[in-house]
Amino acid sequence: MADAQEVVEARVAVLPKEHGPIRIETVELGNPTGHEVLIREFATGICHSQLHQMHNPRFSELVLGHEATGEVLAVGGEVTHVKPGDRVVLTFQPRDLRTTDRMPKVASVELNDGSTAMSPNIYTWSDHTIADDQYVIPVAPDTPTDVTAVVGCAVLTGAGAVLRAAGVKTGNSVAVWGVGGVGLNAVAAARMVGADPIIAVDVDDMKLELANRFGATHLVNAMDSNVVETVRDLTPGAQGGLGFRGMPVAGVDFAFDVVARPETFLDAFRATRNSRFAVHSGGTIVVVGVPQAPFELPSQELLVTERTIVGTLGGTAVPEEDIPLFLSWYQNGDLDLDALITSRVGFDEINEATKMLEDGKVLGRSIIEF
Ligand code: COD
Ligand code: ZN
Repeated sequence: MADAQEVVEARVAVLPKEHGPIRIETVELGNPTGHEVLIREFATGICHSQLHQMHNPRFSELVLGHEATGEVLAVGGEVTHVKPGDRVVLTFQPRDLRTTDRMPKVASVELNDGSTAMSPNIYTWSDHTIADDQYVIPVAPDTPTDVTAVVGCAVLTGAGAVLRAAGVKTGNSVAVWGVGGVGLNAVAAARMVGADPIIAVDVDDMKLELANRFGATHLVNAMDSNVVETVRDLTPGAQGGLGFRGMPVAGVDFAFDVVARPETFLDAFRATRNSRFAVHSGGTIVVVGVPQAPFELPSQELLVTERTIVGTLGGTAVPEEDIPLFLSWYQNGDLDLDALITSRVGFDEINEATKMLEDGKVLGRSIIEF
């Protein structure tokens, strides 16, 4: 445990401002002040949205990573919900802004050349970090230190989308586009609430097999079938139900687009149930991935099918409530985080690990262990 005067040396992954590999720099982290929490990390996850950050233009050097498990070393004077020695999960989603007006601080790290590397929320690709207390969730002292590193993003975003953003209920039909680190957790949450069927859509048969283990009832490879027809065939509406212009009612109640490319959005949109006048509305498309290009929206279809399009950031989760819930799923054997973690790397392999994710070679989620 650091005492109040100690300076902690941290190894931090830094993404240069210009294109180039990530480098690991050793920096000094001062004492946490105000709402800051100093944390020693056990493990952190590697999320696809970091690849987006690596490809997009940036205005400063960046510090990356937004899910981890760690131990509190020291806290600033305003921190009341955790103390040194506590085991914690780090997330990028504020733990509960419904109960405070204080916005969490942007994270920054002073680098050795005098420049500042930034993150809009937290940075966890580092063996130590300083985070705003809004991103720090206390967990039980015996919480495993490795696989729980992905609860702060992969689980929160995927399962949150199903529970919070969509509010899927027992018996609802669900399809998930993209069953990677995030999508698998959408599948698992859909199973937890009793959705049926749960259709996994991906371009990789091995990922589909894994989705089956997480609760998918049907597996659709988008490369070798007409996804829209396949999903609609699997989810016919009630006998004889016809919608506008005699179009048979069919399609899922909820389609989760965890890829968010124009083509996946369009497929998810069209595979969602069409409405039947005032008898029932159309289904809901939930955009979970961050679109890297604008979608084309068939606006007339939107109108006549009476579908709903919902966006969600981080599953619209409330980490303070949802992280304990998701950890309880893990502890009860309902969420197989051990199967979700399909690769473990050391910190110095960070560039190789991001390349593996880019190349589609990570089946579930990879973690860095410190
Ligand atoms: N059709 C179906 N599946 C596809 C297609 C396609 N055309 N292309 C790729 N896929 C599959 C891949 O085979 C893979 O299984 C999956 O999509 C993507 O999985 P991962 O593991 O590479 O990616 P994730 O799960 O880590 O992240 C996916 C997101 C889309 C959520 C992420 O990239 C993103 O956009 N995140 C931002 C959203 C958000 O809320 N961010 C907050 C923190 S992530
Ligand atoms: Zn993420």
